Amino acid sequence: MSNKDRLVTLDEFIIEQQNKIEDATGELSGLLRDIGLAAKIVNRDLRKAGLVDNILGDAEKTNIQGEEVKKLDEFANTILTKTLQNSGECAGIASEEEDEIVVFENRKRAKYVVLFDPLDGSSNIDVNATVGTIFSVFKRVTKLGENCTLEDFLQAGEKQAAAGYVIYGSSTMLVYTTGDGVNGFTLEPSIGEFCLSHPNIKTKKHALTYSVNQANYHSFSENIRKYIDYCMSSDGNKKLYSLRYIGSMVADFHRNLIKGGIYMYPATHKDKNGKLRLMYECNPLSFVQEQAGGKGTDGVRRILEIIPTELHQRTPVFVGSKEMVEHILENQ
Ligand code: AHM
Ligand code: MG
Repeated sequence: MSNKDRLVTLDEFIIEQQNKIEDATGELSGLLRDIGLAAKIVNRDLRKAGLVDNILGDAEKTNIQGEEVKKLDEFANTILTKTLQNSGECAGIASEEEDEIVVFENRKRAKYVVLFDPLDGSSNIDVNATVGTIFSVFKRVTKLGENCTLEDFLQAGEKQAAAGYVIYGSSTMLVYTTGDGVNGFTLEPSIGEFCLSHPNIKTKKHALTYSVNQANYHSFSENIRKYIDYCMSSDGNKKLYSLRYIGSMVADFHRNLIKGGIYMYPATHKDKNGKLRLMYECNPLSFVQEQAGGKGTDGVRRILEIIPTELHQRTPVFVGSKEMVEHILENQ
C-alpha cells in the first residue's frame, strides 16, 4: 500500500523506525513525538496571530544576543520547554531565548538534552510570512541519575542523535533526521496529525538558486563577493542563477532542500562569526542537509565537526546542494 493510499502519521512512522533497531528503548521516539506535539501547539496559536490580542508584537525586551524578543518567541519557548519537561525523556534544554541551559531536576535519569530555536525568523511574524522552529537532540555524556550539565550540550554537531525543523508555511511541516535519511511530514489540519508527505528527501547536487542577504555584499570577504558576482553573471542576456531570500532561515533552507540551492550567512567585516548560531540553527540544519545528500560548512570546516565552546556561539554558514557548497570551499 503506498503513502497515497493510507496516511502514515508521524507517531506511526517513529514507532516503525524504532522497531527496525534491535536494542532501541523507545526514549528517542518518545522525545520526537513530544517535539511533534509541541509543534502542533505552537502551530495552533501561531495560526491565530493577528486575530487575538497579546500575540503579535514585541515582548519589550532583548535576548542574550541583544536581539528584540517577540511575544511569540516567548510563547513558543515556553511551550517547547514545558512539553519537553513533561516528556520524561529530556534531562534539560538550551534555547536561543534562554541565557543558560535549563536543567530539569526531576529528569535526572533522562538520556537526552534538546537545543532549539523556538521561533526562527521571528521578525517575519508581524508581516504574516513563514517562520520555523529548529531542534537538535544530543545523547547525554554525563552520568544518568545526576543533573545534566553544560558538557551534555557542548558536543560537536556530528554527535546529534536527531535534528530537524518545523516550518509554519502555507502548510505546516515537520522535517527530521535521526541519521538514517530525512523525512517530511505535513500537518493534516482536519485530524491534527503530522502525516508522511515527503519520504526520504534528497537534495539536488546542483541547482540555480542562492539565498543570501545581498545588502551585506560590501561587507563580505573578497572570495564571497566573487562567488556572488559569479551567481549574478549571465550567459549573454540570460541570467544563470536566481536569488531567493526572505530572511527566515527555515523558509530559505526548506526551499533549497526541496528544490536545490544554497543558503549562506557569511562573516561580515563587523561580525567575524556571521550572525547565525551554531547550536540552534547551523548544526541541526547541516545534519538534515547532509542526510539529504548536501553539505554544510563555515567556509573552511564541516559545520558538524566544529567543537563548540559556548552555547550561543555564532558561525558563518554555507549549507545546501553539494556542488554549490564545494564551489565555495574550492574558492576560499
Ligand atoms: P532569529 O533567530 O533571531 O530569528 O534570527 C535568525 C534569522 C534567520 O532566520 C534569517 O535567515 C536571518 O536571521 C536573517 O538575517 P538578516 O536580516 O540579517 O538577513
Ligand atoms: Mg534563529
